Amino acid sequence: MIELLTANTPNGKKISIMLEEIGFVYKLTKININKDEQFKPEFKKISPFCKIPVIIDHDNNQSLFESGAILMYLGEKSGKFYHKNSRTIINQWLMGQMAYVGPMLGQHHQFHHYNPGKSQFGEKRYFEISTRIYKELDDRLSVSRFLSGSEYTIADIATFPWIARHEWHDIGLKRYKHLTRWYEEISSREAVKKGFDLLKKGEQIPKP
Ligand SMILES: N[C@@H](CCC(=O)N[C@@H](CS)C(=O)NCC(=O)O)C(=O)O
Repeated sequence: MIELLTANTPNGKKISIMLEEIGFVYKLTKININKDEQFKPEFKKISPFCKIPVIIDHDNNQSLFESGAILMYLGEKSGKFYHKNSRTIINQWLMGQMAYVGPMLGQHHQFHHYNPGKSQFGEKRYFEISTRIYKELDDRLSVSRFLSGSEYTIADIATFPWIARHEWHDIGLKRYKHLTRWYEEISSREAVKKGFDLLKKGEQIPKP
């Protein structure tokens, strides 16, 4: 049994979506990052940077931090969405999400959504970078059904919850035809709908 220690954020939703997709039984343990629960010593033992998400695989007592590493682990364990023959390309799109798409859109959230008016430089910089990311993803998806090729993989699962915050981004998802097509296709998956509603409160995926 997998225990998912998380909060209801894009990084957290990556893992609940993956667990729903692979059909593993899992237990949700909420970590309230607004109340600094991520800094508790017992949590730091399994998450050295004091971040969610973390999983504990109770089948072998293995704990993992970093959402990309968790997706790879679950992909390997389940044999789904991380095909051996495609790992070289999947890893590139997954690492691109981890190192670029997520952190940059995260900064855009900080300046544009949570703290508007505090830094003109920060707002402009991350708005521009995020707009570039939409265009770069759209370009890729104009020649490929999914990010790493014709198959839906953990690279898509990692990227989707970030684009699902598009209403916060104010970039206009609909202006990006291929990204919208990809977004709608993934949004329609039953496991994605379930995993997106991480807290089981009926949270809906935002429409494009
Ligand atoms: N690279 C990490 C990033 C995780 C991350 O930034 N988690 C945020 C929530 S989305 C967090 O735990 N924030 C609490 C904090 O920084 O104190 C991953 O993908 O797992």
